[in-house]
Amino acid sequence: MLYSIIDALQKSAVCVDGLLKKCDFDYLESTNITGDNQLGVDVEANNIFKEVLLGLDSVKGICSEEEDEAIYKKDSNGMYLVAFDPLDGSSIVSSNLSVGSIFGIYNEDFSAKNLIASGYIIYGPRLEMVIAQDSVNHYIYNNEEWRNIGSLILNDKGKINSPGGTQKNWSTKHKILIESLFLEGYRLRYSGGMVPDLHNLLCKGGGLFSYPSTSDAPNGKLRALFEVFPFAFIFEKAGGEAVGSIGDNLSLCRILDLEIDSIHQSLPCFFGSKYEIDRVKLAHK
Ligand code: FDP
Repeated sequence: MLYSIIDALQKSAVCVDGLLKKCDFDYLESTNITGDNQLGVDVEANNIFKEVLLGLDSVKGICSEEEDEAIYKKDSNGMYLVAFDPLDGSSIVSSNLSVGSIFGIYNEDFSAKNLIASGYIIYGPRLEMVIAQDSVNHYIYNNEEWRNIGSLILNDKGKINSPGGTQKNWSTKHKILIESLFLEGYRLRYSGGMVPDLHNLLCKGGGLFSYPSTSDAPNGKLRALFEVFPFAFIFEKAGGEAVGSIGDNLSLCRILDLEIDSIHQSLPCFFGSKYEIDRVKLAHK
């Protein structure tokens, strides 16, 4: 059953990759519910995933970053719900940097505790996909078929620092943390796309990706259902950790223990190997 969803996502990935090659990156007049300007490809990619997923018997509903509300099928016997960001990284797509699609597969409802699998597709020089269930499997498309090229496992400590958000709006605690990692020898890698930036950490065995609470965005920028929960699941299954906070309570907890009030909610978040997440917890105490 889950296999049918993964198969559908792999087929959709090839279609979205084709869309991106058409070089049509104009903004539409519309914005999504979060207020982001929509590109034509955001909407087209959304329609591809939406149609394919709602066409599966095993899927009883979906929820997309580009849709105002979750969509539930009438009289469905399906077991699964799928939340997705059809095209993450709209602001860098026109400069030909890698972008991605992110998805989470849920039982019962869209709460982190019911997440049973998640993954992402990365549209870069190559088309790749990562799927986390019990372990984290890395697939590559060779223009004919998807091949599993092995599993992604994080070391206890990495070497990369990927700090998101506008630096002048970081808290002093966060500035000190980021600077201290650089002083330890961590190297900066930040493209501005969550998928390639986190994929880089997963492929290189670890490090820290952070998108904290900032003075202009106290709830961070990255969305729980479409971005943060799926990556938290992937990082944990790869042997790393993911922490964040919700609302006014800024104390950090395991992301997959957090509960959201609305499907488009965003939250400050930190993904990394054990060492870096320990550093985050200490610094943000
Ligand atoms: P984008 O706005 O281009 O869609 O989810 C939004 C996102 O990109 C992430 O992919 C990325 O990590 C983040 O925003 C980048 O935000 P900053 O430019 O504020 O760092």
